[in-house]
Amino acid sequence: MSHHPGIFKPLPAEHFRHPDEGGATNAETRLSRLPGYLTPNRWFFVRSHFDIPELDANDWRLTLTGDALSHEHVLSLADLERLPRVSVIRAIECAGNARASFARDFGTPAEGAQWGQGAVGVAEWSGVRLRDVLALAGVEEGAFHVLPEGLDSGRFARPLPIDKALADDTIIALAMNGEPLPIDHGFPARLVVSGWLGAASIKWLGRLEVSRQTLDTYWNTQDYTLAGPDYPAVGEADGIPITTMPVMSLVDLEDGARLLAGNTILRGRALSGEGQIVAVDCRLDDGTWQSATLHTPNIAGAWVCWSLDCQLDADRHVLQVRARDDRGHEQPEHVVWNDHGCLYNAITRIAFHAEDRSD
Ligand SMILES: Nc1nc2c(c(=O)[nH]1)N[C@H]1C(S)=C(S)[C@@H](COP(=O)(O)O)O[C@H]1N2
Ligand SMILES: [Mo]
Repeated sequence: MSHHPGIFKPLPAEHFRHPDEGGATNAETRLSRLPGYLTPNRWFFVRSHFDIPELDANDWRLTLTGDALSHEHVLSLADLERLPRVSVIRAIECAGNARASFARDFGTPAEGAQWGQGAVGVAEWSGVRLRDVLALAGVEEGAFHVLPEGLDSGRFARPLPIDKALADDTIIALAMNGEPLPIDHGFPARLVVSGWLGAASIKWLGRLEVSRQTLDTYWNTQDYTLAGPDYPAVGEADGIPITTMPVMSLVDLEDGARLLAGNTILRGRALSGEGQIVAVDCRLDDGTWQSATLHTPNIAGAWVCWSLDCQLDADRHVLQVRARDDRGHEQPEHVVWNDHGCLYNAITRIAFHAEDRSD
């Protein structure tokens, strides 16, 4: 196995932004350039903490181990392919998505990559249930944590409670949108943990430990936590370990975009962790809040596309967007600061210009 320092796929500027100076392993999708519901593999955002491992599908093995399994077990890709096949359409969203908004709202950037809204995508993931894989090694009564670990050089790993690990839609994906998993997205096998922060969906999966004890790592105790003056430390963790993603709306417009004045359709997407979006409300400048139209499909754990017909004067405008989910959660007016800059989900505010054709 060798490790590659950067992203493999081409990253045309038309479709990607880089949230950090020289960050060779991070790239965010320009949502305004997405044509449909699913994010095509070639435009799906990439977030990797270490060099990307080049794995050979024939040599690849998945090791199941731990004190809550009846025996250790090692699987090849062919072993996985013998299990029942499942497909789910789900979002993967980085907990740091929209982190750059902390700098805008608080005047100080939160630590970490300064993502705009594009560290999120929706794909059809096909593979096998994690539950079916773990069953091959006999999960015992009293199992508490499952720790999936990546084969990248830093062995990226973050624990899941046993209930989430055994859920219907927690899968080991072998394919993405009908193609073999691209190397940047975890070839040959990655976890997809529906509704949880992207960091739970371990790429280049190589090992699963199942234990009666907690299996905490750096990635759920010192990062991907809600930490800071307004959050308590929890046990070993510097704050509250993040699990599900909150309700959030995205606009298919970049801040500062220039549009034509007149009748226009503004578009975007909205999502809410494991939940489903039931309403998206928009407000243009000082106008009243209006309901946007929600389009099908509207899949829980993925996103819904919305649109709003509006009449734009030639001027500078501010669009505000607020989504609500089926559990009654709504984007708040403001978020509380957290040091790692995670889970920004205040009402989305985008400034743009409308111009007459002759300008
Ligand atoms: N092995 C491994 N898995 C990983 C990561 C990583 O650095 N190494 N990054 C995680 C994070 S923080 C996110 S947001 C998602 C991003 O998935 P993508 O690159 O396929 O979009 O992968 C997760 N899985
Ligand atoms: Mo992430």
